[in-house]
Amino acid sequence: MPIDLSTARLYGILDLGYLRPDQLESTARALIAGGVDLLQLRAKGHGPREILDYGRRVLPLCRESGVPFIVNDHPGIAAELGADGLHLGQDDGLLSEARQIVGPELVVGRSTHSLEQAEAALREGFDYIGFGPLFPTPTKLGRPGIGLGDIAAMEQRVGSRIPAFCIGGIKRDNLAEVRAAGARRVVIVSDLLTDPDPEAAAGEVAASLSAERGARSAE
Ligand code: TZP
Ligand code: MG
Repeated sequence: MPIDLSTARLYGILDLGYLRPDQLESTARALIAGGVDLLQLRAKGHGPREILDYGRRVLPLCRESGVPFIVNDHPGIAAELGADGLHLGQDDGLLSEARQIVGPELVVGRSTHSLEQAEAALREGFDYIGFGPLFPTPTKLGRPGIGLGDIAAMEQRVGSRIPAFCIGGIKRDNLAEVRAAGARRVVIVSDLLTDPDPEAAAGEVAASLSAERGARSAE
């Protein structure tokens, strides 16, 4: 059975733009202990053999803690590792092509940069989306921020059907603003990975997302 993302709120990414390969295990442990609900390996510019090795090191840590492990960009590596999911950008091909490689069980997510793309990803059958970058971010250079104005409509049209994670420039100090715009789930990369204590940083975000959820369910 594919993994259930319905309660996932905080998506962490092991991004090798911020980490050395030898930091992968310790950072994975820290983010997991802090409370990320899923964890992606993003290794732009690294070769398939290296990424396979990184995945083999991180996957067991995810498995022992029940945190789904997602591979960015590489359907073949996701399949070979037996990962829980695959993440594809707008230029990474059709879902149907990826499904021929990863099969029916893995969750497959799509990056989207507009309301139209979010709706298209839902129609195409993706299991979840990323929506952003909300703000310009050094983690994804060259993409303008799309702002907060479409989050509520996206949540209504897409996030009510599949998990939708807002992404891009989200930090602890603007999380309240992003939440107030309607975001229910977030991906945070640099704010967690550049903190000297990523476990505490992830813990702060997880606590604030669950406090908010508690407040809403008590309404
Ligand atoms: N896709 C859209 S924005 C982004 C990706 C991978 C980067 C998000 O990183 P950060 O550091 O949280 O802005
Ligand atoms: Mg990609």
